[in-house]
Amino acid sequence: MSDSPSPLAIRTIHRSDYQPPDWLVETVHLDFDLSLDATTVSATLGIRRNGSHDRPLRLDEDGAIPEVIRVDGKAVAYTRDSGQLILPVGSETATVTFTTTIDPSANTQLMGLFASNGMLCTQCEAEGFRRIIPFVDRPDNMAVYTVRMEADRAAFPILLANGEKVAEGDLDDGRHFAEWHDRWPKPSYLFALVAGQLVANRDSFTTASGMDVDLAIWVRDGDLDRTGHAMQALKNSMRWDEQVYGREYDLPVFNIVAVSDFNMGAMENKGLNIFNSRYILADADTASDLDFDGVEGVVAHEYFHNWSGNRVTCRDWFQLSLKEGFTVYRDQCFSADMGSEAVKRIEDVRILRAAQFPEDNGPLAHPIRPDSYQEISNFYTATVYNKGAEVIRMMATMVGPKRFRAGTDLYFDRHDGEAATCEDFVRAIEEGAGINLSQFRLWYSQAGTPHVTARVEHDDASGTAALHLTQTIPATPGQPDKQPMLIPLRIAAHDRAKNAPGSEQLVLLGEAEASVSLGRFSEPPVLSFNRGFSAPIIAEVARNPGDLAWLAAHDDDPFARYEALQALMLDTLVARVSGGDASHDAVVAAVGNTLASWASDPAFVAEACALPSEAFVGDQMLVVDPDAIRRERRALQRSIGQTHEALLRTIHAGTATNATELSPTAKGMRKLHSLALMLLWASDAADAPALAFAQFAQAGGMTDRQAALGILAHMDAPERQTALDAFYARYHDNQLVLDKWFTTQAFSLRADTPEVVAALAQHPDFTLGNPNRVRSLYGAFAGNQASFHDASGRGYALLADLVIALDPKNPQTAARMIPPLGRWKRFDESRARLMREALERILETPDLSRDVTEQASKSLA
Ligand code: 0A1
Ligand code: ZN
Repeated sequence: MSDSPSPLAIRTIHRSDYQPPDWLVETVHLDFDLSLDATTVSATLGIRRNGSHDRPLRLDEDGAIPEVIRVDGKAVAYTRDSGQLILPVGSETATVTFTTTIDPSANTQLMGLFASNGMLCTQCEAEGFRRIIPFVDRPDNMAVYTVRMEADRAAFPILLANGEKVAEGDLDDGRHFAEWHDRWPKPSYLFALVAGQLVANRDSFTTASGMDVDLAIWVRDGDLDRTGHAMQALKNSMRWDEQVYGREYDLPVFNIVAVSDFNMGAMENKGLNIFNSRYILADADTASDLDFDGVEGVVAHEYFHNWSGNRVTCRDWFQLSLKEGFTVYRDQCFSADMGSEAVKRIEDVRILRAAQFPEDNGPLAHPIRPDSYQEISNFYTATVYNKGAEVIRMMATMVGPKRFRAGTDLYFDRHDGEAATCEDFVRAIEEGAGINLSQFRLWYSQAGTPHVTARVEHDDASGTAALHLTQTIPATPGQPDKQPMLIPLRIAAHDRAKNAPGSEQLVLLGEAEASVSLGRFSEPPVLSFNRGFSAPIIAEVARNPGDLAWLAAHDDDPFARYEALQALMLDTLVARVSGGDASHDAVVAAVGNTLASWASDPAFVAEACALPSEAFVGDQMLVVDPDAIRRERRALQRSIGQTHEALLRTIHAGTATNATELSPTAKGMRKLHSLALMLLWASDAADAPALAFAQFAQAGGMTDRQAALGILAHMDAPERQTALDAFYARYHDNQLVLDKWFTTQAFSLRADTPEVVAALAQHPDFTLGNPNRVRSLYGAFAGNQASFHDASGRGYALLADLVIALDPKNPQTAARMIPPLGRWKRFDESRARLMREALERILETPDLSRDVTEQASKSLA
């Protein structure tokens, strides 16, 4: 099997080895005879020699091998080598024909053509198309596709593919067919088809230039009334891309299909997006605010790919961030425009710090444009996506919106219909926006999160202040030495005496050390640093609690206000975990001060007053002490809860207003409602279980219900089990909600969580066949720091067992579970040894996939 090589046989692919394909497939005709366990595909490929050479045609293959291949009608003998079929072709152009047979029901990898709940669908990014037919399966081969599907009408009444339907009709024996044609040349990773019993939520959209587009969201019968939010998000994104980027949709149909078994969030196939159902289905009874936001963000993300990804695609997979970083940036801005900009920025930074900073600081660190890979599926990372988005955001910050738009216009116009590189993007921004990005390009090639120190110096005699900055970028695998980057820092210096915010300036830090004049101040000013998180850095600012409390109350940048309060909490927690006896007083007072404005800005107050996660506290320490972090975080919550108990009760009562409205204020109220409950529980209030159970039982929507269940899950009170049982009884038929039931228990702060997780893995509703279910239990557990890092090593053993069991079925999802084990260098000797043992045990497993081999062996290094 090509996906079970011995470690020695695994090839490393290098970006520097890029060569254009020797042969291009320009037209593709596919004829599918569809069934769940034996689908035949007859392919007719129009090929053309690319350049002047006499090399053979090489087609990538992964399992679907034809018995006979004909070139211009004549059967040719072919050989096989390292995952390719090699055929001699004498002419400049030729027609290649063959037939493959595949068994979608046996496709547990969910790559290529697979069955999910009785329907058939595809996933071809990155290298899944070769599991359907042998092909020049690389993104720089763009072809025009025509697809004919034939199937039993009762089993597969709906037949969809990319582009537009050009023919359909009935056949004998209850069978029918449909033919689809996609006029836009595309790489094979954007190919898609779907066949099944589906119903549609239909709508329409008229583009700015007057084209009517039929929109449809296809789901299983019974799910239709949960598609409204996704449809609204789709229409909003279509309009937004016209208004903000001048990009219109380009086909008369846009189809979205929701499937329950999917490795990732969704896929941007041209004209036929395929979604993990968790990013389509939402209603107030079953989806939380977070879920609603996820639907809106992912629908927008996939839609925006129509330009940033499909019309302009990637030359090779090293350029993945070209489409992903840019598209994440676009969907972040869209969501900010649809809701609260400040809250969205805070959430995005939280995700970056939780998922990307640890990656950049560990054995799997890589630049946003990697230099090499063994398995490309392992590079759909927070670095390529989220840090990639930050890199785009920095360019936009440096040039401002108008010039940035001029740069993106040039990029889209210049590269429309092409497979482009990150360098092409940077050059278009340089020329279109008028900026020199020579040094900035280092963000594409250097891994690691820069550390920036900032120190304010005040000269009493002259009454002036200066800011002294330094930057260092830590060594990462394969990159021991780094050059200084260009770091755009939005800063302000506030005059505390005048109680007035200083004006903002953009400092471009390009040296290892630099100083900036801050102007005239009678007293040392208070520094507001990296406002809006203008650069994805770790800021080390000499700060005193008084200044932080002042910033938390007075800064005119909401992100900086949030950051100041978080920094105050973090400093206190880190000091105490490290054995100091730092007082809680400053934090408790500052939180009280922020809580006081709960009614006017609930969303911001909820963000700012939530304590940093256990993992983020751990990230600040040389050696993570998970137990001490859990203890100290809880103790700080207790102090806050006890001091402000009366106010928190007022807030909890006053925020129980609207359970379902999706306005930023209503969402903020709900977030604050549950934060108040959390702090009241942490305060050891005797009625906390009753209060939490009442919120759970009386909740008018999933946001309040799930949050209350999450808090109850930490408790020992009898209400805990009652609530878990009630939730299960009510929702066990809804797979997406059942995922929450697993996750809630895996997130529990109780000491018995590792055993509970082990027991849940044996629950009849647990299955390795559904990636969402796997993530709902094990993904959540691995993010529950003190429980996963239980000193016994049970957590590590559980995760290793999972990886070993899952790898033969779904290597992609198995490999994505490994990174938490790779953080062993950050833990004490005993935990580090146990984590390494878990990784070694994985690597000793026979017939391991390339995906898991790469992640586990790199994690051990
Ligand atoms: N391009 C998709 C992500 C994606 C990547 C690989 C997949 O294979 C299982 C699926 C989806 C996106 O960015 O949304
Ligand atoms: Zn994407």
